[in-house]
Parts: sequence; C-alpha cells; structure tokens
Amino acid sequence: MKVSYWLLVVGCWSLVSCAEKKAATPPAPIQPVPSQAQLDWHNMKMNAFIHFTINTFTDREWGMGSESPKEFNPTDIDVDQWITVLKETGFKGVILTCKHHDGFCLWPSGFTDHDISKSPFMNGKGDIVRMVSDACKKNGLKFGVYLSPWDRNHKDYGRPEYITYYRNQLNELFDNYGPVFEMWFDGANGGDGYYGGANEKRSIDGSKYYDWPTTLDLVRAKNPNIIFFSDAGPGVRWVGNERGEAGETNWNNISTDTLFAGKPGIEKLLNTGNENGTSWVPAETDVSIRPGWFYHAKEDSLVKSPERLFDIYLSSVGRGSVLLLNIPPDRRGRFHEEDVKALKGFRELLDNEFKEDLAKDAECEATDVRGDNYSPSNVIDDDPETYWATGDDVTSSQLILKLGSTKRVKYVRIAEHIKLGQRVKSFKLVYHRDGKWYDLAEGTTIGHERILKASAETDAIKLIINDSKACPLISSIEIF
Ligand code: FUL
Repeated sequence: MKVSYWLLVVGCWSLVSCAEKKAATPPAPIQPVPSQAQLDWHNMKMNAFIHFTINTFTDREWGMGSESPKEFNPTDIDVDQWITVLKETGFKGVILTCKHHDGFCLWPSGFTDHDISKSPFMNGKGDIVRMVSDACKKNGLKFGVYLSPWDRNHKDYGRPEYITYYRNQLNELFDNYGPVFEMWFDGANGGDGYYGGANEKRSIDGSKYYDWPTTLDLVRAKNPNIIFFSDAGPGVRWVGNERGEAGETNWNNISTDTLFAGKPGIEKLLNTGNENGTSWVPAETDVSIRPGWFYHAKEDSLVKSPERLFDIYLSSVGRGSVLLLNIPPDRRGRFHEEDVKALKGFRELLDNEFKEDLAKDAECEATDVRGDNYSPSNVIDDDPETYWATGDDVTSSQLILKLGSTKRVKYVRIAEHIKLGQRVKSFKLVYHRDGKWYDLAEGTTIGHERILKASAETDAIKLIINDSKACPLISSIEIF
C-alpha cells in the first residue's frame, strides 16, 4: 500500500515536471506583430512636435501660400533651448514642420524660392532644419520631419509635376539632414490657395494623387527603418482626434487596405484600431500644449496646465499609444516661458506620481503558468524581454501580487509583451482588504502599456484576465 502511494506521488511529480518542461516552449506569435522600428517607436513613449513657420509671424494657423518670406524673422532664436527643455522633461524625439500647408520651407531648398533663404533671418543664411537636427544629435534626441503634402504656394499643386517637386524635397531632407526616424504626412487639404498666383481652389483625389507607395519606396531606399505616420500608416496611424485621447480600447492592429490619408469618417476606427486588423499600425496621439498648433500671443494664458498634460499622458501613453505633444516656438524663436513652466510641472508630476513601484518586491502567484521561464515574477523583474505566460489554450487567468504590507495605491501600470502580438481583450483589477476582494479598475486592451487610476489601501492586487486572443503574455505590472 505504502509503496504504491509513493509510486503515485513520484509519478505525479514527474508528470508535473514533464508538463512544465513541455509547456516551457515559447508561445507562438499571434499576427500581426510589430517591426523592430515600431517597437523602438513604442518605447519612445513621448515625442515633441514643433510647429514653426511664417504663420508664427502672421498669427495664422493655415497660411494661404501667398505670404512673403520676408515675414519670417525670429528675433532671438535659441533652438538649443527647445531641445534641452524637451530632453530635461523626458521627450525622446522631435518632429519639425519643415514645410506646413503654406509651402514655406525652413531649409534652403534647391527647388523653390519660397524658403528661408529669401527671409531676413540671418540674412538669408539661416537653416532651421539644420539647427534642429544638429541640436537633436547633440542632445541624443531623434529627429523627424513633417513635410506637408498639401502646398498652397506651389504653382503645380494638383498636377503630376508637384509630386516630383515633393519627392525632390524629400530627397533633400533625407540626404542632408538625417537620420530621420519619423516622417509625417498629414491628411489636411482645404482646396483653396495661392498656387503660384492662380488663387483658386484645387481638389485632388486623396486616394490616388500622391501615389504614396512610390514615395515610400523612395524614402525606404534611403532609410529602411523610417516610421511613416499618416491616417493609414503604414508605420503609425493618426489617433483620430487632436484632444490627446487614444481609445480606451486601443488595438495596434488595423486593416489598411481601404484607408488613405485624409479619408473622411474613419476617426472612430483609427481611435480604437481593430482587433482583427491585419497590420500592426499603432496610434500616435498628437495634441498641442496650446489651443493652436502655431504660437499666438493671445494664447499665452491658455497653455495646458501640468495637471492637464498629466491627464493627457494617461489617455495616450497610458492607453498604449505614443504622445506627440506640440510646443510651438514664439516670435523670438524660443519656447515661451508659460510653455516651459507647464512642461517642467508636467515632468514633476510624472516623477512624483510614478515615484516608487510598490510591486517591486511583491510575491507573485498565478492560476496558470506556462513553465519555468514564464514565471509570474517576470512581471516585476524590470526586464521587458521576460514575461508571465500561460499555457497555449488558456485565455483567461489570474495573477496575484502580494505586497507584504498594506499600501496606498493610486495607479497600476500593466504591459503586454507586444513583440509576439497584442492579445488581451478584457481584464479587471481587484484589491484585497480584510480577507475580501473588491473591484479596483477594469479595461479592455493593454498593449504597450496601460495605466489605470486606482484608489485603495491594500496588501494585494489581482489581475484577472477575462479574455485574450491567445494565451496572455504580461511583461510588467507596476503599482504606484
Ligand atoms: C493637421 C494640420 O492641418 C494642422 O495645421 C497641424 O499641422 C496638425 C498637426 O495636422 O492636419
């Protein structure tokens, strides 16, 4: 009797360890998955947009294209100030409006006279694209370009010749100012413009006119890792609004076959993405620190407060998106004092609110573990390459973090191991108190990271994954 009992125990033990060994094969990716360039982009989390052109001096948002280059004259420019403030406050990249819709170029272009060389700035010897790309290099930020497809100055806009002009300008930017990490094609097209003196309305068919595939090939030949932003990607997509709000449900997946930049009525789809989308095209959240994209003195009192910027962080980065925050230089060519104050306050808030990870020494247990390499404690090891994973057939599971003592909790940050595809569809957080579990927060998607506001005094938090496209892979849980 005794012997058979021990045989049973040993048998079970070897079954468990065999199961563990078997289960420890890596989970298969679920398509689509991000490219390395997209993963690097996700990890940047916060980039800055810089809108600066003749509009800054004419107090407009959209120039007509008829403005004289003589209007462009920053009186006390300090590009280093822009980039050092951005660096200090945590931004990893900068995208500059090298050319906005009015067609004025911030670099001396060999293909137009409507550029900085015809302005009084530095007696026509200035080159703001060069200054910004150099300052980025010096400070370790990545540099990106916004080259508006719509050009209200150019005489050929609307005709095939303009596409050649646009590509020539891309060649100039990529050949002389790189490396460029991101290229922004916005979808705006208001129709009317100066167009070399024609002063008329010109409509284009946004789905065909620009022939983007050929343009993308041209740029990719120079920089295979370039991230293309547009409504339709293919690198990253617009988030569907300019309020700083990624979807609470935010899939990185979307099917791009019927999308194109400027296509009307796709905002909601862009905001949430599509669980079954066939391409990885994550949402980028662009929003301005002021009501306008360009500097207007009358908006000095309307700069977003640090608290507002922090909320925007939660609804962008905290929903798995990347924040692209616009800070427009003023007529001196500096970030205005109000904007700098707001940025510094925002940084302080980020540092204070996410100061101490209360989960870093937690005891972690899960209802299902794939095997040794996929232990629940991988979520607190600070290594994005390791993750807790369940067995292949498991799409709902629970992970408990025991905090050791009662702590006051304000936020929970969760990250999926997105390298192998986005999976979680529905989850809930509950907290432990006096022997019972109470609701803390709930959500749908997680993605690159999800930050949930919480309010609890607790000694343990449980992540309940209700549903997932395939076995969930959670790389990190932090509690603040
Ligand atoms: C839009 C433009 O029309 C705005 O002026 C701004 O540049 C914004 C970021 O994109 O499409």
